Amino acid sequence: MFKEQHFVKSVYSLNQLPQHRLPEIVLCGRSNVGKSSFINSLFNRKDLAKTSSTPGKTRSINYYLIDNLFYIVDLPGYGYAKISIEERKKWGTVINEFFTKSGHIFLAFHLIDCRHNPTELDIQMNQLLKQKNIPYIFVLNKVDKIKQSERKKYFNQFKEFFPEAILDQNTIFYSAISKVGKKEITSLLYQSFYKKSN
Ligand SMILES: Nc1nc2c(ncn2[C@@H]2O[C@H](COP(=O)(O)OP(=O)(O)O)[C@@H](O)[C@H]2O)c(=O)[nH]1
Ligand SMILES: [Mg+2]
Repeated sequence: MFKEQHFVKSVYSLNQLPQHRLPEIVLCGRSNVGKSSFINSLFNRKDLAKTSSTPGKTRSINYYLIDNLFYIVDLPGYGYAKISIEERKKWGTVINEFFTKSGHIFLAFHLIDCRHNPTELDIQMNQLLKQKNIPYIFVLNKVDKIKQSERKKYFNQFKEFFPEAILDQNTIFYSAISKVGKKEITSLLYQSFYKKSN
């Protein structure tokens, strides 16, 4: 169903946001959680978004245009140990300003590795989404790394941190490798942007 996707631009400061305003699907999560892989797997593209085994590389906000209907916005990841305090502060400022100024955010996907407890920074990220009134969906990814029979256990652990989490509503297991969750996310995007009511 997705036909055309292309990388639009990397934004380093908020006066560089694209002129052409469209609804934005924002991806947030730790660096190395799998945001680039999420994009590539969702759109069946090998390297629409660059993946990296060296974490902490993406410092820019990357815009991808999907079928001229909406943007996927890949936010810089957080939690990478080897960056300076200065850079960390700058990250916070940029993300905060982005959420305040974009005005076009439709939904955020907050990616969290399903095997690990959310970190303090994940919790802060979620607080920021709530504070800015941004609708969000938790994407518990890398689910190919756990057995299907273990999903419930991991979900229950996750729910202790975010009691509002409801499986298959605001929380979706995902794998860029086995494609678990891809159908659900595709269908959500389809309902939101492709289905024209007349
Ligand atoms: N097993 C598994 N590995 C993944 C998955 N998604 C990403 N990865 C791996 O996690 C690492 C970081 O992925 P990347 O997409 O670059 O993360 P980003 O920094 O959030 O953009 C890479 O080595 C990916 O191959 C997944 O669903 N399953
Ligand atoms: Mg990336």
